[in-house]
Amino acid sequence: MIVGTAGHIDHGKTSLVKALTGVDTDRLKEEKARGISIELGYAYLPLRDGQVLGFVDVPGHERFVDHMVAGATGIDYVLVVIAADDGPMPQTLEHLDIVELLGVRRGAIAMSKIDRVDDARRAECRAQICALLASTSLAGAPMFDVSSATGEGLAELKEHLAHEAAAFEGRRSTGAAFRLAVDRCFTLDGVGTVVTGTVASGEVRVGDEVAVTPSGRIARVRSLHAQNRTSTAGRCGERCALALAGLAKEEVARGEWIVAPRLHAPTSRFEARLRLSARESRALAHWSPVHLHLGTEHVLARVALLEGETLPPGRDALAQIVSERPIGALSGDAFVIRDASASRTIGGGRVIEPAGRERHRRAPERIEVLRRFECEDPLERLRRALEVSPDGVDLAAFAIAHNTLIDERQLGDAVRVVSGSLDFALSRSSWMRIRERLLAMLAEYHDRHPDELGPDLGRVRRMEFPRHDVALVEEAATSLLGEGKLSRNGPWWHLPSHSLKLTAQEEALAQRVLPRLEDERFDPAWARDLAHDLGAPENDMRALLRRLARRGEVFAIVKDLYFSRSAVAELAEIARSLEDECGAVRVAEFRDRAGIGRKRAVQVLEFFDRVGFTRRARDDHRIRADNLLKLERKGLAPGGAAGLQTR
Ligand SMILES: Nc1nc2c(ncn2[C@@H]2O[C@H](COP(=O)(O)OP(=O)(O)OP(=O)(O)O)[C@@H](O)[C@H]2O)c(=O)[nH]1
Ligand SMILES: [Mg+2]
Repeated sequence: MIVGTAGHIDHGKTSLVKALTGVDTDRLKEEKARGISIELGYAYLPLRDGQVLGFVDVPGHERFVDHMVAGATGIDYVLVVIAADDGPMPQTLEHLDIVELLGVRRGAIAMSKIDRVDDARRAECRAQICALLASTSLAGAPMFDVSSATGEGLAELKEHLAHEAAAFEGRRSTGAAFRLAVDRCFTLDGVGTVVTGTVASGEVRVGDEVAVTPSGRIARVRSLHAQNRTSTAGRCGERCALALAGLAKEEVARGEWIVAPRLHAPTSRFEARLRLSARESRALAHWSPVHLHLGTEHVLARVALLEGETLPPGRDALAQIVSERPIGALSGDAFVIRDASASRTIGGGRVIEPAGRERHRRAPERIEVLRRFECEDPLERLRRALEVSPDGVDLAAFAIAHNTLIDERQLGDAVRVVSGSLDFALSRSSWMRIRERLLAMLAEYHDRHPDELGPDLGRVRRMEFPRHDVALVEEAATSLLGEGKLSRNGPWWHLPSHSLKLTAQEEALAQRVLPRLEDERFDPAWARDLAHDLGAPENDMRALLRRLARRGEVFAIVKDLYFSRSAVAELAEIARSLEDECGAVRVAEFRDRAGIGRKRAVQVLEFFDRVGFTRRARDDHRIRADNLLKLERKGLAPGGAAGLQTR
């Protein structure tokens, strides 16, 4: 269990920690000279049952509230120190606000410097404290009269803390990966760069690879201390010091997070429920500048209110916090905001969605999603998210945002689409709606373009599903294909009822043209020569070839020069193997491999660019990762391995 102090300057926090643990946490020269705490102090108290109690001592000075917030992040229990002579003072109130906003619900009060007051003042101060706490989550918390000077009350306080530690169940951290907010970093001779902080989730072991968020630097845990003792692992809730190999001291700072690499996802806008302190005299306006404190980070930010133009004191609302630079934040993280001049704490809340929306952030359906997201259990959140997200839920992003892992069983009857780095899920009903939309869209398309076989999937997506990933459209189309509700010819998709019918006469001519183009492979005859050789009028031949091209049976490499489908598939395979071998497709190698002339090679590659199979990159051509050109050599079933497939 980690105990954090809180309270006004000079009320005896550091003295009390020293009296309890024997450790003087004011170690800086400046702290000694000024007689105040500036940095966070750390001390440990081994207990009889073998546990180690950790203490984080915070400064009370109003200028160091940012250190206080950093220290209070990651504590389990707060020890509010209030001097009996002074009674509650401004930072007593502010620190109480902060621990409340950070979600620390357990704690005790130490009424300090008891040796300086008489019994009447004791009683008076006690009454003041009770009145102050009445409206907070610490109402009814135990109160101890203590003096670090005479030792009065220390044994009782120590006993109480030991009792609380024994009853403390530890933090829940199921399936969660490692995270730690850095509160100090320094170098040690013979050890190298060391960072310290409280493990916010998961576990870290010696030898683990970790990432620094937001910088993205990677390091390895060379050795570690947990609760001040050498250890092979640091667990959720323990204070740890990690020696990091591969990282210079300048490459990490307080405010950054050390995380399991899969959790590295810096953000500069997150959505949250924000509460404005009841002590504020005025409402908070949209786009107010604030100081944001999250984890041990402190950064300037703006508050975009998502519901209404202002937020009255004592109320809460959904908001997007836009920070000046990227930070590490995950769903559920508590944060505090202070006013623009950093003179007082004005509110705080919890992160709902770390990857905030850049556009349409106030859209009603977005607000609905955020409202639904406000529950503790990640699985329940996922279920609700699926319910209200017709476009599906990005599972990869969800798993990071909620620091969890999702397995198939948790998805119920939802449909999961995995393609490349993409991993998302849709509710069964959203899935069915997408399929219906696809069929309806094609019916309309056929009506409007009776002469065309149908669109390719890229076109389908652009026309009907601009916000969806193409992999989803593909998955929907493929499932409909499997059920016979959709047909495909080459790259073109159409309803089975729709086909480009040839007249009997055209059909007869096609039966003579197609085998010939097949035979002539990479060197087919021009349209005019075909007409001449087969004794057909030139215009008829051109019209037939155009229709065959729409049906995906031949391809016009240049005007009036048509290659058979299998020839194009073969050329595409050549391009693919050149890209695999050389990283790009160059004219010279392509020409040699295909055994065609240079000019024709250029024309074929330009054709590939045109249909979106490749793209031009200076003098080379690269195969588009998202290419949708699907070709099979004749005789192979759709999706056959010899065809040209989307990667
Ligand atoms: N008589 C008396 N003096 C005390 C007691 N506790 C602290 N002091 C004195 O009060 C002064 C401030 O004590 P600190 O422990 O440094 O106070 P603090 O709350 O840590 O101050 P900051 O960290 O700067 O906010 C010191 O001069 C202490 O010697 C006490 O119980 N009795
Ligand atoms: Mg102090």
